[in-house]
Amino acid sequence: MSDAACRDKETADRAPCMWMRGGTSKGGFFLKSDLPGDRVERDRFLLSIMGSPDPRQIDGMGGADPLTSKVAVVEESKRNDADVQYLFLQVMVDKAVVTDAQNCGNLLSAVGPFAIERGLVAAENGQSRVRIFMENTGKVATATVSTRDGRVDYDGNARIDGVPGSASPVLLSFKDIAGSTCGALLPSGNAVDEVEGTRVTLIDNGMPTVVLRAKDMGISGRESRRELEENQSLRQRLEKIRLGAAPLMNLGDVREKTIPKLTMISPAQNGGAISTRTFIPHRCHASIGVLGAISVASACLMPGSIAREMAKTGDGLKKILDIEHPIGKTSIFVEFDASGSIVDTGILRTARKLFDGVVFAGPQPVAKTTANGKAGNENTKRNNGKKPDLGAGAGEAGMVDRAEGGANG
Ligand code: NQM
Repeated sequence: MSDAACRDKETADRAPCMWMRGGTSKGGFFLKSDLPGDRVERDRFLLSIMGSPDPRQIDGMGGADPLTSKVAVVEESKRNDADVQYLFLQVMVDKAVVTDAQNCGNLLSAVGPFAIERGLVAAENGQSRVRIFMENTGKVATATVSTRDGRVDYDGNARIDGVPGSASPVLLSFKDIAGSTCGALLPSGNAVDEVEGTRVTLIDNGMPTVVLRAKDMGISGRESRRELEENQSLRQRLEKIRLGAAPLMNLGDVREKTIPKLTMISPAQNGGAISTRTFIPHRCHASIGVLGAISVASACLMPGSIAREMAKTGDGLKKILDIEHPIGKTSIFVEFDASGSIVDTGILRTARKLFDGVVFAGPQPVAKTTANGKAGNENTKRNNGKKPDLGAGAGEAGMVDRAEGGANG
């Protein structure tokens, strides 16, 4: 990268950036050192390059969908158990909000390739393992990336539903991710709770998720993303349940956060373990998130949960659960020890480098940042757990009625 391409540190008007698809999402990948160190400045810059707040994100790189309005901030790790650190930031589409309150397993699929592209990790011949400390949750994932002649090899035969064509596989493996945001796999201590008169399972195996029965929500569970997004009474009811579930999940005030997710389940239609429709939380996911699918798979295996009654999971200590979604299925590998605890979970994804260059900021909105309050989370540490002072009017631009959700997650 030439000097001319480097960001003007004073005004943060540009930064070296790689645009990448990770799984079924895509977004901007930055080295941490290429972004403003001040969080408010950083978030203003990210909102601007995405074109937020605007439902069409017409003046930026975002794709007018929460799944394409994402950012990964990556740096070398000083930890013994990790090679790199990954901070995921969700840039809301039609609100001036950047949040680190959730993790993203889809964008994670491209962190290994990006780390190799930027020289943070050396490529082995054949396959390279990249250990990634996920700052949003304080947990480590391992990505196995195809590499050849010292470079990432993107071409291959692996296919994932929701992405046309094939690419080389990126294997993601997670150990010990239970309770990564909520503090416990079952944060309420129960396999079933009642929230707003609806039976739910509240679970966090990598992603805080409210599992509900589709039929209890007045739907079949076979509807398209569009049909579900047009169902205003469903969306209002889901939002009420989300706000009611959050305190039971130790998540505090979630009005400006994109967690918990809400997954409505119904019996599998195509030979899988279960069928799902997920709100993330205000838009319906085109498929399902990686960590979201792992959390739903865990609910399917949890004795007493509402998913256990409905799921087809088979026997044995190693299982592959196909989680069906609107455009296919996501296969989750789960391994148990003899005591019945989950010791390993994995998923196959693919990733692709789309663009490498310099991204430019335009007019910069006032950013409202929401932090997740996790121990080890940089933002929280820097602010000592207090809400950042963002000044009068912060985040007012593009505010929408949450029950109607607009184009945000
Ligand atoms: O659950 C969307 C995605 C995600 C998150 C969302 C994800 C995950 O598909 O790990 O990948 O739930 O907001 O990118």
